[in-house]
Amino acid sequence: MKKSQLLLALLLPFNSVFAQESPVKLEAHSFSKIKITDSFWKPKLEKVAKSALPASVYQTEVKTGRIRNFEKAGRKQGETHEGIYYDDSDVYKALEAIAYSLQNIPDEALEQKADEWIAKIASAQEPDGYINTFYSLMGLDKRWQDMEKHEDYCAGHLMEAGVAYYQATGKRQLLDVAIRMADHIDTQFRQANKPWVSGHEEIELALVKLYKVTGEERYLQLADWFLDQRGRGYGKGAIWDKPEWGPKYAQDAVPVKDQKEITGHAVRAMYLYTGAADVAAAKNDLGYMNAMKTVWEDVVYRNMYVTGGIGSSGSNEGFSVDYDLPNENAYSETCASVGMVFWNQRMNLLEGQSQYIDVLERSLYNAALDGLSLSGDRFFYGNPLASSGQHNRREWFGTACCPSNISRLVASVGDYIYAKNDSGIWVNLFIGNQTEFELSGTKVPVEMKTNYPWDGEVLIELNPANPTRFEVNLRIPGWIKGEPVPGELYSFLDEEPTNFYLEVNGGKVQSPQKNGYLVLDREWKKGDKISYTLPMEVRELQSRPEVLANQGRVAIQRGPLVYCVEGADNGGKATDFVLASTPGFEVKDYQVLDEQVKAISFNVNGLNNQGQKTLTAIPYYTWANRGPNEMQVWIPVGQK
Ligand code: FUB
Ligand code: ZN
Repeated sequence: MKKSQLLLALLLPFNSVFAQESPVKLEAHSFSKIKITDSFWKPKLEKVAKSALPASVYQTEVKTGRIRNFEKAGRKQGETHEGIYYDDSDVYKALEAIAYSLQNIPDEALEQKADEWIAKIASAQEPDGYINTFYSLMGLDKRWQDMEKHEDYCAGHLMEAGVAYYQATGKRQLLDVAIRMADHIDTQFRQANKPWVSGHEEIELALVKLYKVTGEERYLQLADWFLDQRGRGYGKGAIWDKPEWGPKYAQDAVPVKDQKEITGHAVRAMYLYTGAADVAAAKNDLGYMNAMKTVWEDVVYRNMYVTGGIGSSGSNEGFSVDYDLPNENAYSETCASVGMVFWNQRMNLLEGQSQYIDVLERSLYNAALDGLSLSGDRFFYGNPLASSGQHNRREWFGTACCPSNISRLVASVGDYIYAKNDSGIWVNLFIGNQTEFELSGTKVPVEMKTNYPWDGEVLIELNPANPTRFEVNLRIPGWIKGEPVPGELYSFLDEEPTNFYLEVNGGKVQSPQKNGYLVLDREWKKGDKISYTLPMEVRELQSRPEVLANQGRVAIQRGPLVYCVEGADNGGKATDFVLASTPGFEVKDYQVLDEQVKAISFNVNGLNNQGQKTLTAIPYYTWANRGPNEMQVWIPVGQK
């Protein structure tokens, strides 16, 4: 939309956007009820199905011994384990991703492969329900001794996969394996009153899923029990023995309900808080929520990259000190960004505040999506914000947590579009899709059409079976306000807020705002159309001066996308320039391999009297698809 049109837009007071009103409890609207139809995400779902998952199958069963470990454990012939002690988790996560993908794109051969794996997994389960190929093959007498050895982490991924595969196919063999392992753990620990601190959180959120699908309250109690074990001095094993790590590494220094700061391993932390939010929602336990709000602020206000990535330090795969956000050495693991999406969704469901979706969207479209190549079969583990050409996407990793994590996220991206409760629906992400809600007993088919994130036009058509009153809450993205993210870590240079344009059935409407959403509360009837236009302007961001790596630099954002300069578009170089005092940003249609994008051209002054030239910036998630390259997100501005 042009500026002149924007002037016509509904100018509502922006302070009301920030008003934090009473919490609204929401439910997710499952991707399994949603058909993604747009030209941004639909091809990505296809790439996951056709490239990422086949790559994962090949790596899991042919190139590495992950499936062989299950075969060996099933045979019980005294064979040895191949690989790392947490490798079982990659098989489960791949199965979970397959389960999601089968719902988007049915694939008989893939389903058959999954069934074959599941039979092998089932054969590896011990008679008492325990399942972990590392200990089955290396000595069951050593199991459950070192809390860091990921036995409960692998069990958590098994539960998630079992639930997902059952929901996708109706087949329960994997779910039953997961249930037996959950029962084994419950008997061994909670019921026996034997302390156990999970060295890598994951089981908590998985148990809540198991509870929801089985209706078995015990699993919810067990999730809560795992949360409650932390911070009481029970932790024992490799993490706790390493002086540079200690309990903070595993979020075990303080009981969860008393935690105030983010510490340690980023993925572990994200899974922990996701699980805590799930338990908080299921048990109406405000204790977790209150603690997490402070921890969330610590992440977002002081420890998050502009890409939404977290965990800057490679040595602990996690957090270091506030504002320590190096660009070239950023760890910013793909799994941690996937975890940010999980956690922020749960926070939004608990509170109904749009600020959590602002963070979710930033992590999803930038740091997380960067983990998947445009071809779908190459992956990033870390997601740096600058490169001298030493970073390259890889086919696989020794520790292969990231590929199937990004695959399961993309395949289930529909989960994050909407939320709902009895009063209506919440539109959180702008992704073209068709779905159906049931509101006040009426079926309400909904269709969203958009070319987001390339432009900001969003059309929503509602077709309730009968005229029905309910709310449609439209998220007002943080990036159209003068504040790109909650807190002040990043701010727009030009703080002038832009505005949206809203029509219902062709007529401009004025609607109140609540918790960062526009509330359209009315009786809806068949064929009603909402037209919502978000201004997609190129905006420069700066970070707080405490972030030393970004001093004297700006980043470029358009809509939810953060941009970068890559050598491949700029004669092989992405360094040795400063932004011109009049950058003259222009948006142009552009292609990075087969990805149609909007690129941004702008003027820079070359260093060492090289004169002015025009560079092209591309969306950050598309970089490093054309070989190793120089790249920068934070662009030096030089002396003004
Ligand atoms: O420990 C399992 C996974 O491996 C973690 O989540 C990742 O950070 C990587 O360390
Ligand atoms: Zn990972």
